[in-house]
Amino acid sequence: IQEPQLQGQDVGMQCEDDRTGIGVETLKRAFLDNLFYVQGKFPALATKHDYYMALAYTVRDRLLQRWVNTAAIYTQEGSRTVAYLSAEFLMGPHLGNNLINLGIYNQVQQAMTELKLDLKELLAKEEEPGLGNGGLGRLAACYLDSLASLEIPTLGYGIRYEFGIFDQIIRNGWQVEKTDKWLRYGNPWEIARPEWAVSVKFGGRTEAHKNAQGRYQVRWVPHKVVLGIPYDTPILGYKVNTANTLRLWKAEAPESFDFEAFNRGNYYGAVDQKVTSENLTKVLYPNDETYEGKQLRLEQQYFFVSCALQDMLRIMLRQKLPLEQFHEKFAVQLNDTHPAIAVAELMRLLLDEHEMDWEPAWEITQKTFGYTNHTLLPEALEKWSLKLFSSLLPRHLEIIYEINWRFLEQVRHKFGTDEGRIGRLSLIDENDGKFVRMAHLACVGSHRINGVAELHSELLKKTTLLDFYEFFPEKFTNVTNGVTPRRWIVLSNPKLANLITSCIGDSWIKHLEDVQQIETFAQDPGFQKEWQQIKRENKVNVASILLDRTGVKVDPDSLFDIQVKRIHQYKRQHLNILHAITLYNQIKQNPNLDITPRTLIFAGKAAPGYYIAKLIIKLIDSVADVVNKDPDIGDRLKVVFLPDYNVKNSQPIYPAADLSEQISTAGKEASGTGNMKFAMNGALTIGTLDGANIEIRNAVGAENFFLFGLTTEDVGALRLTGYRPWEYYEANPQLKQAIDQIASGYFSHGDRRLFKPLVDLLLDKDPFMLMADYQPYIDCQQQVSQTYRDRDRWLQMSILNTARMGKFSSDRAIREYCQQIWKVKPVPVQLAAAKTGDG
Ligand code: NBG
Repeated sequence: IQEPQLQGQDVGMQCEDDRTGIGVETLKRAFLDNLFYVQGKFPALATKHDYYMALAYTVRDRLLQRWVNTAAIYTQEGSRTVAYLSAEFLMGPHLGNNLINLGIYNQVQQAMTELKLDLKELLAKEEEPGLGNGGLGRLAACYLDSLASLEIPTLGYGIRYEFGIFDQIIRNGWQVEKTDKWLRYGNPWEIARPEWAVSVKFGGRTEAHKNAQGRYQVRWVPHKVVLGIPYDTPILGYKVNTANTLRLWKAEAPESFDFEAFNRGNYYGAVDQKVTSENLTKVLYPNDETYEGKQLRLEQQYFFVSCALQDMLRIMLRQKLPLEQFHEKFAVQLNDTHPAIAVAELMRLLLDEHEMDWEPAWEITQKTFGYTNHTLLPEALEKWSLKLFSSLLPRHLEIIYEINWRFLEQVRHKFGTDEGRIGRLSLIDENDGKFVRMAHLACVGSHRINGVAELHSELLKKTTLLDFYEFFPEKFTNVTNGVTPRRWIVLSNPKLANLITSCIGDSWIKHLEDVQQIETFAQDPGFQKEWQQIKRENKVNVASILLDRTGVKVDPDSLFDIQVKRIHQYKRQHLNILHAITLYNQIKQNPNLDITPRTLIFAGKAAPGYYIAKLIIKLIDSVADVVNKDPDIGDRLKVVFLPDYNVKNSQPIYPAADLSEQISTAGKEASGTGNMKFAMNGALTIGTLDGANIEIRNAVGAENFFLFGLTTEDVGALRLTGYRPWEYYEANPQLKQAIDQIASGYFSHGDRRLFKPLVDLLLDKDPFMLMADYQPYIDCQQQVSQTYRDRDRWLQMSILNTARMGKFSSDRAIREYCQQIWKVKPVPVQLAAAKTGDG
């Protein structure tokens, strides 16, 4: 790190190095240079995409110096490192974020302007790296940002899917999925590291053999071997020199493994093997919160976990650390159960490949892992049939049996032979066929287990993981989710960020608690006016996006009422649509009704196999079609479904919201993170007492939050006493009218069959209790409309929401993980003559 070539940073503006300098002239020169030497283009021939690439490389050059230095310091110090294992990382576009974190946004904007280019247009050219489904993957991305900003040595480990989450188009109201070819034009943010490739085994059998000391060891003789190639992306912290690594693995066919011998003269056979190997990391499974017992998915999970653990062992050996210190070198977090096989894989590596004894290996393993649970939904609990599991991972099954046997012995020791309890705790589910329970493996193999909001963590202890809580209560803790204010305020809402900074300085970007200081301005008319003006400009922006992408014209002065998230029954987009229909009917019945004009905006993807979710999209589109075209309604109500919700498309949305819809059935949404992004940007929430909504309401004050609906206890009690949804329908004329319209084909050109499955579900089982929550929701929405008319009051509430959201920064969440779970400390990175910009 003391080497001279790493010191090429701009020193006192005298000698700006083209790879590190951040002056406008240097940036322009470096940019044109990259256009020529990397893209092989000159301005007259260059496309917008070429310009984007040239800019991306210009920015990457500026990251590299920090990245290399960071790696050098971590290696030199042998720093304790967080390894965040996640099947999903929903990073969103890198360019804008890197400009913010480097502190060179303004300089780059100016450089582009001077070159007659529009930075916004170039930013728009970046393909979304959509390597995740929703909240879980995006949380991982926010956490990487915070870990780097807090200077915590971190490796993010995941899968380099060739196709990320599908692109959504809406055709005739129905969702149609298109493959996401995000790598088509190259990815300037990654660097392949084939020199660190590892082999991953699958299938086959195990056998005993004697080692050099004459001791019996188990050897795994696989059926196939796949190569894992790491691709690294730098993750720069905000205005620090730390650049951590996101290491994603791509599967390839090994050249060796008897390739030649097996396939001599069989060229097609050889190519075949290449094709099947590469299938492994082809595509992200598009299910959010439902597991699908597909073999390829288990292969993906094992593949990236094995790559990650082998990589960690390689790092230890390179740093000459004894393997007995594995848990001291690495704190490994399991992001849900997707990587839970890591527990068995680390055991296998230590036992079979490094010939350690069971007891020390198990102690290391338990001390290494932490497990975060992200959902209570039963359909999300991963379990793999023994048949599939043993055919793919025969050695791991043996190890899991051994873990289970030892664990259940301890259970018997503590609780006696309570067969019911033992059956419930066992790593093997034997209720209906035999399955390996991944959550159980994660619980037994970790020293900490956490939920993602206070309510969720409590419910885990009381329900899903009750037996584990009773057995090892000391493992359980909570870390409420958070989101990064860099992407979700500074980058997404620059005008608001500037206003805040002009009043209280910019410390809030690193310490979001400081944003509290704007409370003093909550009633200041000048500040309120600016606040309102910014919200309006953000709404005008979204109005133009909506017009452009859907053809629907909306009024920026109407109340923007927004629900954006995956489409799921428990999230109840259909409750929201019942409100839309109710408003529509009220206006139709009283054409002169003076109501608060509203624009209802929806966006989100449905899992391709989730029929009811797709039908909900169709319903939203159908209602929109009728409402938007009705001349009686005019600008008083508009309903819009914005297609292809992803990180990139979401960034303008949060800043434009007046009202944030967080209306899940109580007890179902583990935390939510969109709820945080909205409130930080000054939207008021209408929500149930669910997930982090509860903590948001406590933080912003009950008087600044629109609460409605059943509580978790109410839901449980109602279920017990017998829930009869049709009674609500029959007793409530407004509700009855809305449901009858859907059923009668009012929104579907007379087609009565179309929405029948949805209507039947609501009237018969209504598993998410829309019928019970309907009237309280409508009444609460009425209050929202009333409050919105009182401009000063609304503005004050909006300002107080932003001011009091400090707790929900992912920096706070990461500090809690560091203290409670990982026991890691910052390792600052110095650059000789280093300097960050201040744009
Ligand atoms: C989701 C929850 C959300 C939560 C995110 C991040 C899964 C399995 N769970 O409520 O539904 O905010 O995880 O923790 O995707």
